[in-house]
Amino acid sequence: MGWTKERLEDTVRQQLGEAKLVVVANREPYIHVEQGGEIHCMRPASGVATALDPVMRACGGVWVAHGSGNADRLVTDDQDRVAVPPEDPLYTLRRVWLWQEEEQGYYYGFSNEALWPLCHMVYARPRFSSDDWRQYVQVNGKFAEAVLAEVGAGPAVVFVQDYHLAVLPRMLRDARSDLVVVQFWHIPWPNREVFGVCPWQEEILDGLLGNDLLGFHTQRHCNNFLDTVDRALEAKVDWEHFSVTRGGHTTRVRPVPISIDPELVRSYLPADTAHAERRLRRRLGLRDEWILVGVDRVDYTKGIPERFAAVDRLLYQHPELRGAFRFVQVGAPSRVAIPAYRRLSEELEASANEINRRHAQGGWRPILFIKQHFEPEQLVSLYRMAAGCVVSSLHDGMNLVAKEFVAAREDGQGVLVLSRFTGAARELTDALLVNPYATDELAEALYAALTMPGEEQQRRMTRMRKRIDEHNVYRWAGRLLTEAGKLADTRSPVGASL
Ligand code: GDG
Repeated sequence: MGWTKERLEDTVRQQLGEAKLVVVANREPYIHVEQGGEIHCMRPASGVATALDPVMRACGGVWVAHGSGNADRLVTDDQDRVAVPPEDPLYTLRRVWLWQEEEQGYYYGFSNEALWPLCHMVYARPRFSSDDWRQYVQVNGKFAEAVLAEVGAGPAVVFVQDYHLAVLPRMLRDARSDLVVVQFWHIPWPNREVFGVCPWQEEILDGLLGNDLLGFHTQRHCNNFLDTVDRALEAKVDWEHFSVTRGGHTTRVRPVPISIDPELVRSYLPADTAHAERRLRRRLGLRDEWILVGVDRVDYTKGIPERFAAVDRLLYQHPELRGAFRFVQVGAPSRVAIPAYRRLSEELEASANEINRRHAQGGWRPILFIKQHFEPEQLVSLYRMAAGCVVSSLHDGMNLVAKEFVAAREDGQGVLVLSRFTGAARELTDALLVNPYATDELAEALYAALTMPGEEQQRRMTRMRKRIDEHNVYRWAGRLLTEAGKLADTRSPVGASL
């Protein structure tokens, strides 16, 4: 039987029984911002938030996250809580407030200047600072306090997200040994030599081994993690059952590839797609050219410069394509307080301008680089009108844009060009798989995407759509929470103690 929202809801209710479900993530699923005297509610451009919001809508519970919007405090109650989604509340968002220096050290510093480049093998050097590390541990402690307050004295399953919260599980385990703690690591785990350069690798590994269950996107990431533990810590690594035992506590390690809710993506499609396409084309200043699209946070792991270089190469190799297509790149601003991100954004703008200058023809320019956050409805319309979508990450845990593009193509048309170095490439084998470092190969794939016959598009797209309908985000959450529920059965609460 396939996984649906309803099945997940039933499973969670059955498996978790009395236990409360608490999700902890750095990013909140809804951000309140004040603009021109009015409060707006925004959805962040984040893979984690995209994946978990539908799960929480189905299961209910509490989502603990950093309150990052400038109007966040204005809409929360005296317990720092707000019911979401705002238009139809289904679960509780509990906001954690951070001081500016905490956000700087924990989020920008250790999470995104140390762990992010450390785990993505893209030749970006991590920057390790003791001050950042101190803030990181302190902020993990703040999250622990909020989680324990939400849990109260009863049983609970705490579902921790990502690399911002690596030492939180150990804190929770020390405070409440009866809690079931599960974590999903949304980014790759590199090999042990790479991870070994982190001055606090032992503390991080020990923190993660506070989990009962630790999930990664792929088997390779699981293997790398076990291998890192094997070398760095005093612990028993069981390669047969994929688990680690340390200080009497066992952590299971599992590959559980994340996905999307294809129906939610389709629900953003307008009733009249042709009309919406015309409107969007007019808004973006597009004529009736073929569209190739890229949608990313502006991040150096996503291979956006490589994509632009391939467009440039394609136009030299096929000058007849001048005027025939446009490459539309949506670049949602991300982590702009970090110099490497600001530099990338400037570099992309300069590169798009230069390529546009080289190949300009009348009013036509090949690249439209839009440094802006789009609403989900606009993104889906863009996916729907494109001849192809290009995902050229240099390294990516999964990549949800690839899956969203496929889900949006109810018409069975459109070609996905996908980097081999994404988790998604393991599943979407009907995409045109490419090495983004090889400009000629990427340029050829763009050409193939623009010229692929309709029947072949249909064949490939149908298989990919089937895969994503079956392997959706409810299956991902269902597999992790079912295992968590079984563990919850064996525990009895010992009372709060932090
Ligand atoms: C991490 C891992 C893993 C982008 N621009 C806008 C926008 N987005 C949305 C996309 C998609 C999400 O953001 C990005 O997800 P990705 O998976 O591509 O990438 P990361 O943010 O790096 O996510 C990744 C993921 O976690 C889940 O485990 O797949 O490997 O790095 O949903 O559509 N959304 C809106 N406006 C934009 O302008 N509304």
